[in-house]
Amino acid sequence: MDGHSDRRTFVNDYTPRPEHKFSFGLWTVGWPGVDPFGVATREPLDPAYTVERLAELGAYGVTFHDDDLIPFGAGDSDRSARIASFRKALDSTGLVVPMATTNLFTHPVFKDGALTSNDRDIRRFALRKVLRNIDLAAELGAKTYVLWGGREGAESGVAKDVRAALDRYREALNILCGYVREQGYDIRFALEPKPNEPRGDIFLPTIGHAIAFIGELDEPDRVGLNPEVGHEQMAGMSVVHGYAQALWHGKLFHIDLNGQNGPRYDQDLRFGNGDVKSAFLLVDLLEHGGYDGPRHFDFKPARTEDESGVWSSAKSCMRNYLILAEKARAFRADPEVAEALRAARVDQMSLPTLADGESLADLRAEELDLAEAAVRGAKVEQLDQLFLEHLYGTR
Ligand code: GLT
Ligand code: MN
Ligand code: MN
Repeated sequence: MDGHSDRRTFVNDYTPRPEHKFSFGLWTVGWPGVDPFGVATREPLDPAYTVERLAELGAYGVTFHDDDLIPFGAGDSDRSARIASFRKALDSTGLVVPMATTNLFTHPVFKDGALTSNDRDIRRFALRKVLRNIDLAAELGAKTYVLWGGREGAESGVAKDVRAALDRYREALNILCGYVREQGYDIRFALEPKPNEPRGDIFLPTIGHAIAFIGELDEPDRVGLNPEVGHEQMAGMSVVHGYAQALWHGKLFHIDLNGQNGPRYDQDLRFGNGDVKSAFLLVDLLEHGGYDGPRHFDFKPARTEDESGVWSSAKSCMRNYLILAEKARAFRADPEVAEALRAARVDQMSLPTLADGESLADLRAEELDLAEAAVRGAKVEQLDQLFLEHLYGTR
């Protein structure tokens, strides 16, 4: 166990506490159950009430889209009253706002995109909407500003000039970074990849695409990622490899935890449901890999549930995280696992391939016993079985 993980205290009753840094979007527990085939099955939740309930459950933070807090088009006095009520709930509960974002997808004006709409007037409107909410995010103390470009994309391969759209996306990010710098806001941006839905194809569809895009920006250090578990899995990617690579690049600014069963529609299951092995390995990575940001859940409580089901599933997201964190700790502490890791040479990966001071001549002078190396087993199966047994609860 490294020093990082020791700073987090996990008790075995799996009770979430603010020091675990769990946060939820207003739009998650507040999802009324509208889907493309059916109307709402639950009443909308008041943001201040949501803050109180999340605090009772042991969360430390709440996140929001502008429109979650202030209905699109609300007048100034209505806007101020709604912000005041939210702020009052934050002050009385101690909940913080670690992240905020803009709704650039619900209103019909965004049907062909926002920052990359073909329509220049709409791109300009979208930028104004983001700028306005960044001011509010800064006022409320948010450190991360997420950009999920759900409508940035196309269905028709001929109706969108992809290279020009990426120019506009970059232009928008450069403008936003410049604004935050000039205002002196302590805010970084986090791009959230998704391969499709609602658009047929969305720009920056995976973690890899987004990292490459960030390298083309004027201020790449201000921009990182907010990868979502389910979105990588929709693209058929390993979410653990994706998060690990984002960490390796220093780009894991924020995360959206949830559950998904393979490549299909975006399920947004509660965290710990869906691909359970990935959930275990992801928690292991987050706890031991140097991620210190919020453990943010972006899930949708199932449409079948009433409000009590909403709160029980929110609680389960946190509880499942704590269960998996405990299992990951036990896995790492198991002497048989340590032995199996050595047998599989997992530790050798951390050794540079050339030793310090070794020359290429030294390397070339060495000979591998090919016959022996070709037949020696990798000893992965035994290690993998130990992993499964920790997950199954037999160890
Ligand atoms: C929307 C989407 C999420 C994004 C949110 C941020 S909104 O619910 O499905 O994945 O994280 O804009
Ligand atoms: Mn998300
Ligand atoms: Mn999703």
